[in-house]
Amino acid sequence: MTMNAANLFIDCLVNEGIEYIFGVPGEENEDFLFALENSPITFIPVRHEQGGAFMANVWGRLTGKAGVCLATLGPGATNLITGVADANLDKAPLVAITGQGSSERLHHESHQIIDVVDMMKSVTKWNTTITNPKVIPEIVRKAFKLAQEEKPGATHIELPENIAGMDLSESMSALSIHNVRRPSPDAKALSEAIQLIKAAKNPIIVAGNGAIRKRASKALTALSNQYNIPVACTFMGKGAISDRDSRCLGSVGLGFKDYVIEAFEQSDLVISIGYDIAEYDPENWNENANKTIIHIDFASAEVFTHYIPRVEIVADIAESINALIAGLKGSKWESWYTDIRDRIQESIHSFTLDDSSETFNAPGVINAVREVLPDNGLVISDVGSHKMWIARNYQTYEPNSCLISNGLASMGISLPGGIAAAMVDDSRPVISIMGDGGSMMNIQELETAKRLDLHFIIIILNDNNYGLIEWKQEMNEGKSFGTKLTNPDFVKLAQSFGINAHKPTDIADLKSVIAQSISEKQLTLIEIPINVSVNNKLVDTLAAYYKSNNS
Ligand SMILES: Cc1ncc(C[n+]2csc(CCOP(=O)(O)OP(=O)(O)O)c2C)c(N)n1
Repeated sequence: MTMNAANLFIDCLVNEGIEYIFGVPGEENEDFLFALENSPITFIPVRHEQGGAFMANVWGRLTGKAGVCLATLGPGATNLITGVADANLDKAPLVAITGQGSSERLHHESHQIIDVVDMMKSVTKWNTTITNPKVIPEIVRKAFKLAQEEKPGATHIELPENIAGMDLSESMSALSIHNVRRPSPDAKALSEAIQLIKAAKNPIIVAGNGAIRKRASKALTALSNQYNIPVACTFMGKGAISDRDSRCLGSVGLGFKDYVIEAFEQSDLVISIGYDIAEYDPENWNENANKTIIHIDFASAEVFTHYIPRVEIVADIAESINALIAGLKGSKWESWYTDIRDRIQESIHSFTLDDSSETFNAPGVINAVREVLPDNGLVISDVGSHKMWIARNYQTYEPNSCLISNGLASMGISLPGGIAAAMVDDSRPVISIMGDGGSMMNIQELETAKRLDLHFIIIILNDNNYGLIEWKQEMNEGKSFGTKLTNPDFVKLAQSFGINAHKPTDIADLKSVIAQSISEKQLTLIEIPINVSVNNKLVDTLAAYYKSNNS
């Protein structure tokens, strides 16, 4: 059999170790798909390209290896773009592949033709079209290399249909893959950082999404424990240090002042580790732009008025931290942060609902989930007010055990994300938590989950509202507009897909449904009507506290 360009493309994907491609096929992907049919890679047809991109995104985030998604030209590619952009801003490795019309009709107006390469440029680290089969091995290797190297992100390859079908005039194969060592920390930068830390009275660590990649979390925990330095994690850094650790100050990232911010106010030096400015504006913790900052990351710092590091250690994070640990020998700091940690923990636990409670709210459900889920269980949040609660209150004990999209922060990621997570490791319990708004953005993927016979839990916190928007509007203007929704009966909807579904009667019932679903390895949807008054209760409690403390 002669090899065509599509066969070579698939050989290159096999060479990259790809197991799955998530996507929606189009006519222009025909050669690609038939080449895929005869390969060890499994194609997963999904119900919307965005769902496929989110699956590839979460696959990438959990494994460190690029997830792959596929769409056709024009409308397929436009549908794909949100999940691709989300991976790029969330630093999740992803390779998107799109078909295209024949290169002979791209220069004029033509059916379904848009300039997809141009469109994808702003949401990827790198992208290109294939103009000649001979360049496929280089292009595929480059797409994966760039997507996976620090900082990871999305890349995109376009394969026009006439190129895909071209026979190769010579035999070609995939390029070999060799790991690249990340650079070691610079000695001068390290010694400057060590001096600054030694001179600090109240140092604090802020851990971002880079701190949960590449062994960084272990080193970070050792640094914190050995020298008694507290750690606040960004939403995407959750789990970099365990919430059980007495030096962990939980998460930083809410749009209003929370207890954790006091620690930044009291600190005179911030050691930022894998901190991603796309995630959280440093103005929130460095309002006067006067903190001494040490930046430790795989890449140098963005230029930002409120984030001007005195020293940047641009190298492998774990190695940099280990070098700091060695250099700080003999130092130790006071436990200046203990009352803040206590206040944070007390606040989180104050939202626990009794087992007999028949009314539900987001923080109460989150605490119940935590009670039932084992430490290595995975929670995937969608985007909305529930995300604020998950970020603030969900106790995370391991890196990558609570996934939150906080770069692009796109609604709709959590249900397809649960599919990818269940495929990555089917022995690990997974719970996708979402609002009614976000759930309906990718609800069609229930069919994909069912067809693949996956088991995980989908919790829909239903307030018939784009809740976060209402919450913010009310905080800003004392009223809301344009947010109210109506919804299907989610239980009946899930059942119509053949999926187990429940509306728990009380918290005890919720816990037992979750426990049973985990132990029986079921795919389960749980709809929970929620009371949102707790949102303003948090804001009011914090405001009253800060008023009485005059800060
Ligand atoms: C794709 C997308 N569209 C719009 C937004 C803006 N947005 C952020 S949160 C939110 C409301 C989310 O509502 P829901 O999913 O019901 O969750 P809730 O806030 O009620 O917990 C909206 C519209 C977004 N982040 N992503």
